[in-house]
Amino acid sequence: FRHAALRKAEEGLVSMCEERARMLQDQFAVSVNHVHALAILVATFHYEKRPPALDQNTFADYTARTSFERPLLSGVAYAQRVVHGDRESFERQQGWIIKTMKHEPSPVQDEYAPVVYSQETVSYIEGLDMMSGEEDRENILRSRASGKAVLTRPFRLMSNHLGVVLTFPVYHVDLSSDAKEEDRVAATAGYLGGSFDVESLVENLLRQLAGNQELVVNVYDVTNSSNPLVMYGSEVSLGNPSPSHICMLDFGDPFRKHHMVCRYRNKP
Ligand code: WA2
Repeated sequence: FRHAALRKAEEGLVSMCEERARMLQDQFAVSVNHVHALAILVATFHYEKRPPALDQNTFADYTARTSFERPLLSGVAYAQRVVHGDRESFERQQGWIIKTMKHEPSPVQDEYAPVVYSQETVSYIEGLDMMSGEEDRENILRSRASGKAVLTRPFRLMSNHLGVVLTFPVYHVDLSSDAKEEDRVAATAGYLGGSFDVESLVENLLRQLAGNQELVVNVYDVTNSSNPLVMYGSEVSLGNPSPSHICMLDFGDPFRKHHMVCRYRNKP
């Protein structure tokens, strides 16, 4: 009897964990796809039309009305690449000065990535140089060099929730898929990105599933396998841990590795 009950509990753990991992990965993937489409929207209407056929009001309206397409993102924004030589004319034209993510006037830098369009849910990043934050800066540099979507490691977003940032590069010209890194950097117009508010939005997602009460779910960034970083959930105490099941997760950035760990709240 005991063996049969244990095996049943184990099977339940495996299937509930796989269900959650699949759901999270799918909702992540559709959100990434929609941000990709927004990057193309900016390229099409801001850069391929003279004068640009996009402004903050249009961007805010469109992103609010399509937010259902990005279930795990708390907001999206477009940061424009501004090299130092263009800073003065950029600020004069915008009517505001570039600030750091600590809300101070930006010191002199080689280049900046001030947010010019934002979804209203993240309007607090408007005008901020996203290169002034370590995680955002690394994302910006990695995305424009590769031409692909990239993710940060988990960190405290400006909302104060634990999450990750997704970044797509936007280029002035159509680049071939095998374009050289230096050509990509030279052609960079800006960065379309969004914040995955993992802490609150994944909580919402999991709460809707049967078995939520009995299960403890953690998601880790295991890019550096000897230093796993918590992306979702609280660190479980190591004293006599109950059996766990691990599911691999693919969030679409080959540079990063993630997995989900599930266990029963009370030992079965
Ligand atoms: N967006 C929202 N909250 C944040 C954040 C962010 N980055 N960084 C820290 N808290 C416009 O990659 C370009 C969005 C950055 C994109």
